[in-house]
Amino acid sequence: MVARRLVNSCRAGLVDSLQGHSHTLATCHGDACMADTAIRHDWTREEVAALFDLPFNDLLYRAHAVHRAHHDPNAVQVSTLLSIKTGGCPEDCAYCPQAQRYDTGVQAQKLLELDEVLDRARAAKAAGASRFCMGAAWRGPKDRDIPKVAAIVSAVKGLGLETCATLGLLGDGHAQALKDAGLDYYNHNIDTAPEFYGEIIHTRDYQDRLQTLEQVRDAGLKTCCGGIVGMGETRLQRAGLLQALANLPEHPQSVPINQLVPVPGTPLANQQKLDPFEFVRTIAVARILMPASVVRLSAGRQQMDDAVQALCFFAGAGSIFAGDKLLTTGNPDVASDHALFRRLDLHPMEVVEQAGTVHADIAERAEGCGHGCGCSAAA
Ligand code: SAM
Ligand code: DTB
Ligand code: SF4
Repeated sequence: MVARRLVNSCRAGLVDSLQGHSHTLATCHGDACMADTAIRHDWTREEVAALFDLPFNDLLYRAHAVHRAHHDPNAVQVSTLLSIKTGGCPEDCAYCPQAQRYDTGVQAQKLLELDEVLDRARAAKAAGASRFCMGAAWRGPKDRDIPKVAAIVSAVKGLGLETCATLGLLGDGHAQALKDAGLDYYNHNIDTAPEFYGEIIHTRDYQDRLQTLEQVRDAGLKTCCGGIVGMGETRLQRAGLLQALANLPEHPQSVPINQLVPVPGTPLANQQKLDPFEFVRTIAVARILMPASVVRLSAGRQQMDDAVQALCFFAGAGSIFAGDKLLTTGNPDVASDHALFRRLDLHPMEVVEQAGTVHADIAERAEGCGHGCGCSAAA
């Protein structure tokens, strides 16, 4: 019933958005408008599952219409990741190469010195990133870690980059201290559907995650929250992950959708690869459920061919991690991403802020090759 209603989508919405006009419920000509822009927090599992079950073309048509109604379809926000504290983590997340208990060959490293992080942040900015995301393999930071991370955040922010950190579960006052230091986003993923979570992680529960997300929102930080697909969950459980994200009190401003990177030594090392079209569907459904959020095509791009990535951008992905490495695993190199952007006529997202910010710099650099990547190739 629901699926049928969704298939009878509003063609006028697509025409409006293709012509660059905004198409909202107020101007919709159809009963179930394809470019439905309502921000909802009451999605049922059945509704989300019905979206997943749409014919592939119908789903992408609808997702793309929502994407155009809310975002520049040819702009992609570019973030770069750095592991500032690697390995030796006491948790047991079944996907994670940094858990101490799995023999993955990752060498534990203590918190990096400020200067090293700054060098890496400068390099990321020079390569075209507008946001610098710092990850730490902690269950959560200790009180004594917070001033050190806060100093790093302030310094990176001082370079004119947006800042994001992912440090695990936060304690009292941590979110506010990070906010005061200049942190823009905090990444904390719910990872999977509530009912599948217990098969992946045993050392902390879903409720712990929700509590940290609440602390992040309360401190006025922007939330980056998503999950991993391809861990052996069912389609209904993928729907459950997206339902849980969309029904948070606020939609996360950034929604990373990771495809499992199977790492030898982890319990999920031999997990069968998800059908790439199912990954594209996941991006598309996330796009529809959280229309104003930026959906990030996250881990797993190195295992994905260019055509699948192109489908993800069409389905509503508006952000990537750029740089040869994620935290400990590989990522496409900057040159191949650059080539992909050129082939697809994509450009790095220009966030309109005050003059003199990194985004103004990126806009200026776009005069080089036209892709804002800082290279000197001709347009
Ligand atoms: N320790 C902190 C935590 O767990 O929140 C922060 C770092 S943790 C590595 C950040 C996220 O990376 C995880 O929540 C998970 O979604 C993602 N991740 C880790 N290993 C992955 C893998 N093998 N494939 C895909 N995503 C992965
Ligand atoms: C997110 O959702 N994905 C990123 C970021 N947030 C921190 C991490 C991906 C990690 C992939 C495995 C690794 O490189 O260790
Ligand atoms: Fe530790 Fe985070 Fe990896 Fe879990 S995902 S093992 S908490 S680093």
